[in-house]
Amino acid sequence: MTLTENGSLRFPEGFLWGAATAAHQVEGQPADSDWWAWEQIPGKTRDSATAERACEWWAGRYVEDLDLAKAMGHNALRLSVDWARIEPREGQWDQTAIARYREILGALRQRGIEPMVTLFHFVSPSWLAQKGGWLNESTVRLFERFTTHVVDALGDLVDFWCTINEPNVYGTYSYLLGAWPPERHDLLSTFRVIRHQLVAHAMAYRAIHRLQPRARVGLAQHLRVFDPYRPRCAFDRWGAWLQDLLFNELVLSPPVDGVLRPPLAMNVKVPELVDSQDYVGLNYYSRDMVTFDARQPGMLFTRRFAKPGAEFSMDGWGEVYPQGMYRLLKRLGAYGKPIYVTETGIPDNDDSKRSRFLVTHLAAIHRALTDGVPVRGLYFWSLVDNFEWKESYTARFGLIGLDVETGKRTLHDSGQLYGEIIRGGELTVNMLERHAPELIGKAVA
Ligand code: IFM
Repeated sequence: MTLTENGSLRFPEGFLWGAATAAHQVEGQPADSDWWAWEQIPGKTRDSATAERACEWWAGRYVEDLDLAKAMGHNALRLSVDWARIEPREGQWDQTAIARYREILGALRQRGIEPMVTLFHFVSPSWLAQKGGWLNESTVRLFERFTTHVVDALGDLVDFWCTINEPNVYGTYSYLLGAWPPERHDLLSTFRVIRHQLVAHAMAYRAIHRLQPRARVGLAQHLRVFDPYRPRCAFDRWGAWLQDLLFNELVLSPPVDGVLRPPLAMNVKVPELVDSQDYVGLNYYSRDMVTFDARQPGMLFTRRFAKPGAEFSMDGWGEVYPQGMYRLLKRLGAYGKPIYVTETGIPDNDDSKRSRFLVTHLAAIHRALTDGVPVRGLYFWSLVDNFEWKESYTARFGLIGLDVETGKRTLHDSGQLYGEIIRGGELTVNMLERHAPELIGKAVA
């Protein structure tokens, strides 16, 4: 790892420092969507809690979070717009919702914070869900039309877009594991949904560039590291390769060469998909060990689990593995595009592990930069504790703590630290000593 003369890790001028959020997770007063309908059913989310209030951004409390973001020195925020608000019924556009998003985007601009806007982050309008949602091929055109509408309405405030968040996670949780609406358990449907999202991304990419030739457009890819549990066992190595292929590579290669390979389709080339990203977005959280398991035909004879004895985040949330950030950034570097870490973060309800997570993952990003990987920014997940889907408010990811009863915000120690890093543009030796002494003078991986 390259150090400055005094041993600190400096980041390049112009690096984007920020956090990420998503509409349904922070806004409150939800619109008529598949998620909102599903949360009403008792027992679906942890404590049966809903996103009714969330962080009350829709009621105006985004101001408090943006002020704290500015105080930390953020110059970037990734946020999303909610399709269900903007198009509450098919073909009908809500100007009040657009006006509210314009206020939020204006407030960001006033604070010198550049928005990256995600167009789909897990939540569909109810009317769309009733038509089959992402299983239905016509959703591709409907998403393209929605995108066009949003870019027309917000394009003077935004030219940095993320079409779709984590197609592989959405497909897996909603259509394979049945953990999220519409609770399906069907491998074929999973691949169909992911295929439609990738094609929708491509159509949206082209639509945005027609309206804004200079826009920067990409998607946020959730990638995990898969390592063989027994590296010398050929079956475990095969299992890790297969998991990587079906989770990571499945979504990574189509926006590059435009080809939908099996199991997405029979090597169909979609012209709009070819070279359809101006940057690569990486959402990185953790790694899984993979072993061969003859008793799991439904899981293609593989089993995934967190490495026993590793450093962990909260119970059940997996390994903390900063080397994975470095390894994935190196892999993405091969695409020759700017890279943004569109999410990374840790569920950590008392903020006792987040500072170390931040330092070790930034050191991994720095190491990739030193190797010449063009990482241009970091959007830490998340700015403020928010509605964590099925886990509701029981898994807190915020740099800013949220009291869900009162809505009171408190900047965590990790948020203070992020502010110090941003203002100085570097990880100092003192920060490394305090939070990751094992890294002093060493490479991260
Ligand atoms: O909260 C989610 C986010 O919506 C998508 N990426 C992972 C985060 C943490 O689980």
